[in-house]
Amino acid sequence: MTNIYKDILKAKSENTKLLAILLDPDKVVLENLSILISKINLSPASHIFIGGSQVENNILDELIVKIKQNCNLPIVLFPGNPSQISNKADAILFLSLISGRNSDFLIEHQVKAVPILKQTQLEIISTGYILIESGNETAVERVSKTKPLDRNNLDLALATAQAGEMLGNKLIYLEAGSGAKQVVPLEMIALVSQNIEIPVLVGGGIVALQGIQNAYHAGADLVIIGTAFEKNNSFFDK
Ligand code: 1GP
Repeated sequence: MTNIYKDILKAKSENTKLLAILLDPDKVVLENLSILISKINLSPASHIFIGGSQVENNILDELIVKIKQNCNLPIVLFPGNPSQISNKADAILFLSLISGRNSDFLIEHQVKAVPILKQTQLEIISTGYILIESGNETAVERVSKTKPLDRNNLDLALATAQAGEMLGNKLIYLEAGSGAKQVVPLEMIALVSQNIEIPVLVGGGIVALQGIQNAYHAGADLVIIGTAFEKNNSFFDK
């Protein structure tokens, strides 16, 4: 069993900021994988997250095995549903979409995932997943059929994050959604991170290095970059 969560807590206690590159197995071209991995190895990434909306398990296994041959970063599953579990990864964000009121994404998928997870050695990291309104309908909103939280209602975002913490989640993930037009408001990141003890992850719509810094300065402990790196593997070269 890995110690990925312990390492995230340690980084937080030392104020070391973390960065995850999110790979969608459906969009990774296996023939280009060696270039992709070399770019990841040159980047400041501390973690690789793997997930997507329509991922088949056999692609997942193959992709993870190939990444692990040439990259030592911890690989964390970021699944959209219980079919996206691979015991080749190191850990899984065991997500509950606590901004929504769709019981499938609050508990049903999690119940279905347990028999599969029990067959693996994956480190399970329970995560309160909070979708924030971002100016466009994102895949999370469409697939989960839930409404994101009003981006101007900071009190509700905070209470949701605090409820997630009180329920025993180990992380809070503030998500604008992949390809979001607007990122999670910095005041929201600040308010949440100052009022909960557990680490705060922030992602969705960040397209510039400055956006990563802004999220860190606001209080994010780990930032997730998906689309920007997917579109341009040289994103971190600067
Ligand atoms: C999506 O937060 C992640 O779940 C990353 O979003 O693809 O917009 O970087 P982007």
